[in-house]
Amino acid sequence: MYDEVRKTDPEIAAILDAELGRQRSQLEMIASENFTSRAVMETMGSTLTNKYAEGYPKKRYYGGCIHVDEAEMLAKRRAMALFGAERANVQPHSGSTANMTAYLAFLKPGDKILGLSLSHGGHLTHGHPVNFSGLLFEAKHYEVSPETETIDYDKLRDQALIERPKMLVGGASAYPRFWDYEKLRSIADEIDAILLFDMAHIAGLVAGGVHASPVPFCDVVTSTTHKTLRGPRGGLILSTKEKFKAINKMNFPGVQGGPLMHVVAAKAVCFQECMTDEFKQYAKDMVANASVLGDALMERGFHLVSGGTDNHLLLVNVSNKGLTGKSMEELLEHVGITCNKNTVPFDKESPFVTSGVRLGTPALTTRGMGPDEMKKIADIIDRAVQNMENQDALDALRGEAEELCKAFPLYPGMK
Ligand code: DSN
Repeated sequence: MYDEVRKTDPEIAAILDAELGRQRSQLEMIASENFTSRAVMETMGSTLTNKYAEGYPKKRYYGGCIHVDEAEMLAKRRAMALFGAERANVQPHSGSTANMTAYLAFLKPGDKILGLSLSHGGHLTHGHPVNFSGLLFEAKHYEVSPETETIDYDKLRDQALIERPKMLVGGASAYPRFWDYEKLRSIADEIDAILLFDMAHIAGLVAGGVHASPVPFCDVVTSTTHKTLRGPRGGLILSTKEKFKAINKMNFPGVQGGPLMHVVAAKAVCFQECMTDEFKQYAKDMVANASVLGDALMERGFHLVSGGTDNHLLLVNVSNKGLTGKSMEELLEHVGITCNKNTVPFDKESPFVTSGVRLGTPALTTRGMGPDEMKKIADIIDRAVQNMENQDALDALRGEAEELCKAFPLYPGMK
């Protein structure tokens, strides 16, 4: 691996080696990260990176697109089959450009959108004031209930009837519970709004059949392809036949220029992987692992936002342990666990400090870890908190995390 880079650019080669070493030796618990297959990685490192292909299959603005056309058509067909969608656009470079495309296809700058607040588990691109979505549109936000820390759909309906947004946006980056698509649809219908669901976090759970699909209920579904879906870093838009023309036109030439054809082809590889029984089992295991981890942490006195999880992630409010999200993230990094600090609903700390951490199981499950390992990890987390001032104890815990990693080798053939 990296033979050519090693010859031509030893500085970058050293960084690539170091990153592989880091990924191998740490427990990766960032809920939005995963480890792609070697097939996905090879496709991303292919000659398709050389090709300009502005436009769509058979309607390009460049010659020589015969093979990339085939790759894109395959990716589209597979995406539609995997999610039972009428149409798919596989060109978005990211979840962010997928959402930008979906908004601009149906809204004008200044129009109103209503999405889940980032500080209550939403996404940056769902109308946060510092993001294009909040800068271009009049963004309003719904929140979770202070009692249940889950979405109160009656309250959301009341808010939607007052605000009357042109687009209702569902989906989250730190919400551990199921979504009620039927309720979202009926609210959108009542106010004649377009319903967009961003399934970036749960796309792999939907593909694997362990979570219901938003596709039959929504006008547009956006996603990334690199989280629970375990594909290349990129975006995806699914829609009804009726909405598709506007989406295509907005993604190119509206939002993007030339698509990244090496990534489009790698998305095709990913979608095929997602159709296998192995992937269906993987999706089940991600959820089962999160549930076991959550129970084990609650037994040790950790507060899980909403009292548990239905998906691949947990949001842990660590304020009762005398920690902030920031200090917890640093503490866990010290013992070989990578995660991210995260605001919890009604957080009193700033977004840079926060009161919580988000823990996810996609990457660990890809390594093959199961319920026993989740219990061990909960124990490492608990002992880290109890021994936060004891350097020797923390070093020993890091050793335990490394042993776990060694028992579940990552990319074993990769040198
Ligand atoms: N930044 C992403 C995450 O970590 O969840 C949101 O798409």
